[in-house]
Amino acid sequence: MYGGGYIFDEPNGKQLRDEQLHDEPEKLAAFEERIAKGEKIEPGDWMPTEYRRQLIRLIEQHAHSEIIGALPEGTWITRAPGFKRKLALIAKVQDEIGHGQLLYNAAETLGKSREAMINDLLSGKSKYSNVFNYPAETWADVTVIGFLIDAAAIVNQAANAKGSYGPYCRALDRICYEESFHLKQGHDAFIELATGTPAQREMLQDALNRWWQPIMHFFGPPDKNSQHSQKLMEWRVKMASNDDMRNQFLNAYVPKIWELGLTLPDAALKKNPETDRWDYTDPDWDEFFRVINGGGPCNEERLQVRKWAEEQGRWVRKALMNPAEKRALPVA
Ligand code: BYC
Repeated sequence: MYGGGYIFDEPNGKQLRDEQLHDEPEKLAAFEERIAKGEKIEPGDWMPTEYRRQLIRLIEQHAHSEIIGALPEGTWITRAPGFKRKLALIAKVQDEIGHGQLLYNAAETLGKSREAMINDLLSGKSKYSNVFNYPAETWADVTVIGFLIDAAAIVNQAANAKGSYGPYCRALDRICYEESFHLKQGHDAFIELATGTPAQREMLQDALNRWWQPIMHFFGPPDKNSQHSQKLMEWRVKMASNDDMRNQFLNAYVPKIWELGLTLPDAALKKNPETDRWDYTDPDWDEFFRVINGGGPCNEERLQVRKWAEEQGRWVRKALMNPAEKRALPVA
């Protein structure tokens, strides 16, 4: 449908038909030397199988997060309060979909087709960010997403944009420019509610209370339980550990929340002067794993919407891929 001949598309993991995928020790040493020097790895360069596999997993998950992530906010376009908020939200949602496209392109350079990635999303095989499996019940939820989830994403993306794989880094650079605008509009809406009527403040506080745990989960499990961090950091794909990114986020954003007189639902949250890091109550990691494995409150709904979109858009993709058949297709 989107093209074929990708080395990672064959079923049952039998992808190793390309000679390049055999990890010869001299090649591996030369590759690791390039990484150590801070060089960018480009699509045509030799790379270890596991590096390729890990990048596909991570970039694909990121791409899915962008397109699924557009859904909670997208449902608020018709209800955004006022013309300016509506315009900003439309632009933001379009940007998020654009980010998904950039990231699918980056992942395709590693040998997995977009069709295979979409199929893996729809079948539930691929993951996407935990935070998008919760409902956006009120305008304050959209505000918290626009401010704090975009802020969390920027912490992650600005760090990894300095990583080793050229196409992913270039996509992240571009995404970060747009996310900075998202963050500004989220912050502006956040301040408006925080300094608004008692009902607006209450709505914002309620949204913060509900979103805090998913946001703490956003950076992934604690370093001691992170399966992939060590190798990804050695290969400079991940430029900071999960706990370091979480700490960086707390450092930058908790003071901004507190200075507005709002609270966070964790009595243990404080900056520890001895460690110069934030102390917090460990969020419920059972809940995290339940949500990322399909058991969150909105997982089913999110995938249903994407399945519907995939089905409805089939004729468009067909027309684009086979222009000669255009006349035979229905006029929508
Ligand atoms: N959600 O070994 P670990 C946006 C999984 S969208 C789900 O630490 P890793 C926006 C992980 O995949 C941008 N799953 O993993 C859009 C692994 O499972 P598998 C979102 C998670 O990869 C619209 C297992 O847990 N950003 O900004 O070293 C509107 C063990 O974890 C999560 C990205 O997607 C999670 N939060 O590090 C508004 C960033 N955390 O694959 C805003 C790209 C962990 O072995 N991703 N898992 O089955 C990353 O940078 C890394 O994947 C993570 C995790 C730092 C998240």
